[in-house]
Amino acid sequence: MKALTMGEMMIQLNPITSGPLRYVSLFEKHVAGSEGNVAIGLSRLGNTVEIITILGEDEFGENILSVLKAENVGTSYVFFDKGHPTGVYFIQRDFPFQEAVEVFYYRSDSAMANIQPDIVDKVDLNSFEVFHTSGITPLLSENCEKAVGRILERVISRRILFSFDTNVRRKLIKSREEVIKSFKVLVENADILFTGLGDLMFITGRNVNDVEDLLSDFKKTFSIKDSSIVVVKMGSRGSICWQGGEVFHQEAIKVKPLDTVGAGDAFDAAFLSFFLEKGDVSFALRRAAFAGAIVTIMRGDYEAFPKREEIEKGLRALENGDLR
Ligand code: KDG
Repeated sequence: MKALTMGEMMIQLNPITSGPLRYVSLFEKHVAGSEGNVAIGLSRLGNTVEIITILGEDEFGENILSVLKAENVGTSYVFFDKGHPTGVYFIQRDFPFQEAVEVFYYRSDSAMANIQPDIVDKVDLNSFEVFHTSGITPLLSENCEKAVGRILERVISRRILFSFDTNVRRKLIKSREEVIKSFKVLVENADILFTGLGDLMFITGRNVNDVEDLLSDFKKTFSIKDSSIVVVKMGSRGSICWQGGEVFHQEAIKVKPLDTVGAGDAFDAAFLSFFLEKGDVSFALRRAAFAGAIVTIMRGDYEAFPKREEIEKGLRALENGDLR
């Protein structure tokens, strides 16, 4: 499969101790960013992938470029901006309550936020089968929203499969209304729509746990195409997928997570790759659940993303308790 993703890649400063960042002194440096994580996951599973992103012409931009190259992600549409920096963010854990995960972004004037929307016209869409982005990208800036809209028009007119993850990031948004307005064209044109319980609650403005109920309200806000596949990720409660009239359930794979940031992206990459390869939702959901779980055992978003053989080996071991 040949896939294209679009989004901001950043440097992540990941603390090796818990607690308020004002007292944390040791961090690991990682490369991260949702659509970059998806691109790396797709590449690890043997797909051909390119990413559209803008990096600052700085040390961190160089760092991200070398990771993309090492991970076999095409860099033809990785552009550099002299005047704006590569985005950076910090993670904070276990404060102000145990298991809390909070992010602090330093990205508001980043190279990606300052994208020139017509730069996406340089992308030759011939031969791409899938385009993936998430709700993070249009909410980075007006320019990002325009750039996503601009490439989406071409993706739709060429009937390239469009995969969208709602990925609501509260620190990037002012209001629920802003999110709904910005997501409309994306959700309504998605062929594969990924979302999560938290995102459904935020978008519908309802604090209930019943996924069917939330989804039916979500569908009052957005008209989802009948042909779309909708996947709801629910963390330790597993995931549910609707395809046509059919519903598929997948239990979560149990792990002892160290760093859950990036798990949703690993899930998306594995689901897309296996679903587009086999056309079998249950098969893809199981592997997505596995990749999403196992990637949390290390700090960083993509490092522990498994290769195909590792997924199969892991799933076999879960079935018969044997890793030899
Ligand atoms: O999905 C993981 C991402 O959220 C993380 O890497 C940072 O892209 C990021 C974002 O915008 O929050």
